[in-house]
Amino acid sequence: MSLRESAAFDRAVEALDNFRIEIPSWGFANTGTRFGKFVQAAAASTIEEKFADAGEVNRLTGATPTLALHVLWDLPGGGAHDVAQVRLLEKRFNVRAGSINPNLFQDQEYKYGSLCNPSAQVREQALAHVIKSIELGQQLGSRDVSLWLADGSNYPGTQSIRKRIEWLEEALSAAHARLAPEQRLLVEYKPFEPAFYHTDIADWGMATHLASEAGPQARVLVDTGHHYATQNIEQIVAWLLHTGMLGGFHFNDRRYGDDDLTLGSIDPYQVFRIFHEIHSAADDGLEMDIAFMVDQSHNLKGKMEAMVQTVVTAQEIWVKAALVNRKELTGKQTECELVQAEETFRGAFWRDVRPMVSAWREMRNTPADPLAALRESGYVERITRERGSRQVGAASYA
Ligand code: LRH
Ligand code: MN
Repeated sequence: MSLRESAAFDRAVEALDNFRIEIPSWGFANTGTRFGKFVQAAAASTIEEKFADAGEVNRLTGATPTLALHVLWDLPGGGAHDVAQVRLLEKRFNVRAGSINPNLFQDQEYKYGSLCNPSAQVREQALAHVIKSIELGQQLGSRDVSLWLADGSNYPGTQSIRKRIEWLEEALSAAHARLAPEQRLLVEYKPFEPAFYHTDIADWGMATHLASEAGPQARVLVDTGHHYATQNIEQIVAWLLHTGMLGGFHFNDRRYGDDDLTLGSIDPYQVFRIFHEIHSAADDGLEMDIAFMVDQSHNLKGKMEAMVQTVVTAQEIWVKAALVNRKELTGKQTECELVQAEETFRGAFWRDVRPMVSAWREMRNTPADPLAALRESGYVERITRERGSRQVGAASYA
């Protein structure tokens, strides 16, 4: 029986046909760490270049039809001009505007917080930006407004944690009231950085409370890099699936903190365990509406290669998890046959699904090996020539 005749292949095709992952505009731009930024000549710095790069990733992988936008980085004017330009770019590069990400962490006024700032005037300014982001989403026809706050403090006793919760609840309810019926507000949590004593939305419990208090169109966003190293992320995902509060993911990988490394580069089994929770919830008929998104900063790897590698890895791990024999697994779990259950579960992870995934790519008229196709296309060499002369050196940390 050839590979394409197998039942496993049918499951792989179904899984891949339904797998879409959103990529971040900032993944194509020159980003760095607080210790510096290594400039890449091929990096994108205009919204046009970010859509062009996203279009190329979508052409190569067949799985990235939307591009996440960060308001002040991608739509600085925030007006009709930006919206009209994005509309044109969507047509030209066959990629639509995806989630809208407000920027509430770079303005000087946000030193002591944005929606949680003790100054009512600063809180109003921050809420106005969130509402502006919601309106941009409506004008662009994109569904999700994805909210991450850097808000917190660095020293005990310097802020009232409970007062800040009240201000957050007020602001998120006010923002929720401005959503169009089809829009969602995704609340992203993060335990620390840039705040190093307390962060106002630090974990899934806080985000779940705030989202459910805000209203029925609010959900929780799980950034895989926003967990302590010892936390069981797939258990958090299981709880959010069980409670119907899971809205989406920001996928990346990390060895220590919020390292924003490429998905599956450090712990591919972690992504497998998360994807398993989603496949098994789907099997059990759970209502799900999950936005898969990448949130990475490519400081050393070539940005196009890193993005294509990330999507390919996500597709392969999604298929591995889809191929877990969950009927057999459920039996082993019920009988507490631990080793056999683990072998059934982990066995799917060991499986080399790349031949199946390549066969699916050819069936869908996309390159069998996207990374090789990127190299052969000369795309990176071309954008390096076009953009290279413009790239300026990086500013130093101090
Ligand atoms: C914060 C975060 C957030 C984005 C930013 C680029 O760490 O994960 O999702 O706004 O990265
Ligand atoms: Mn994120």
